[in-house]
Amino acid sequence: MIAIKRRAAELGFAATGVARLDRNPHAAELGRWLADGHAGTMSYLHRQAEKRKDPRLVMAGAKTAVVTLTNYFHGDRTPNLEPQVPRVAQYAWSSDYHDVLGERLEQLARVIRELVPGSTTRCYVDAGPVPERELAQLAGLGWIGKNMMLIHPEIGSFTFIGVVLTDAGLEPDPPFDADRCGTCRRCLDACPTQAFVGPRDLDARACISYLTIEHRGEFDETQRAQVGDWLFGCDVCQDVCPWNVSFARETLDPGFAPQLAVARPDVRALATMDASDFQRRYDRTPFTRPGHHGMRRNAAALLDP
Ligand code: B12
Ligand code: SF4
Ligand code: SF4
Repeated sequence: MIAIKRRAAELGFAATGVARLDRNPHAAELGRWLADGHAGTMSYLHRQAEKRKDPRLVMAGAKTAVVTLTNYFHGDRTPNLEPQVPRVAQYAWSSDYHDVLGERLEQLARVIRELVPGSTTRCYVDAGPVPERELAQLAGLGWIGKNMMLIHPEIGSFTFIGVVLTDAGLEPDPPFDADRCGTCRRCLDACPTQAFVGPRDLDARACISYLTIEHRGEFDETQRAQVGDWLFGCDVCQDVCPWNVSFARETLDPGFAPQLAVARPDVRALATMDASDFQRRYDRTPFTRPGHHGMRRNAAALLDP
């Protein structure tokens, strides 16, 4: 385990832990969240539910998850004082994290296969039926805050979670059982659209991140007003969290160096850009998720609220 964690640190992961795979202890919460309709049109979450409820079903013979955190914080917590500058969530300020972290996780997986000859591995970051926050908590990397983010006590929550599933029986870390939110509820109160129905219960349909990234089709009048000055994603429920205010530190990772084209995009150009221009400028960036149509819609909502 020490060899795996040492290699993970060399690869740029801020923290690494190991969880034994078992049935998700919060499978019932996931079931209720889906039944309440809180996933909106993210139908893939319904399709993947059984695997998220029991991550052993994701990969035949899988016994353990090596879970990593990567800091993407860029140090800018100031409110948007210039109305012409659209706000983009910090996780999207650089190259597509699926690519950068996918390669690093593959290198980590190779170490596991070398240490346990004959073992197999499979890597996941964001795109897959893996309950990543749940596994991170079980791997001892932090607790799940009232804003549903995995919060590491020394890093905060501006982190990506990356997972290597393996059939190697690695020694697990103790889970992070404490809930360090206490009586705080700043995230719930600060959410601009009151998207939290309660602690750890987010109705994604009202979340700006969902509306600007996952929602397909046009915005209705309510949704147009809800997105406010956010062009892509939203950071409010993380910006206000005292654990980020105290512990989030700017990343120096060259793989996540901010790129102006995504961190401070020209919203007028975006609103009128054709598909090939969009492809040329934003290929291999997080903007490809909503795509040309979605980003044009988001830009139009900012220009004509
Ligand atoms: C769907 C999704 C979204 C949706 C829905 C968000 C949501 N809250 O579920 C939308 C589009 C809104 C979204 C937004 C964002 N997302 Co998102 N998203 C996902 C995705 C693909 C699945 C999450 C999911 O299954 N949600 C359903 C809920 C019910 O499940 P859950 O989040 O796993 O929550 C579990 C716990 O809450 C647990 N539980 C319930 N009660 C309790 C109580 C206790 C004590 C414990 C321990 C556990 C527990 O039960 C749940 C089910 O297992 C994951 C990647 C993945 N494969 O897991 C990324 C992921 C969660 N997103 C991520 C990020 C960065 C974001 C944004 C910050 C992006 C942005 N800036 O705009 C926002 C944050 C919004 C928020 N406050 O949650 C990161 C989070 C990293 C971290 N440190 O936590 C992830 C892990 C992607 C990654 N690989 O890095 N996201
Ligand atoms: S990301 Fe923004 S809109 Fe979504 S829950 Fe957090 S504060 Fe609310
Ligand atoms: S703002 Fe407060 S309640 Fe919300 S996640 Fe952070 S510590 Fe927990």
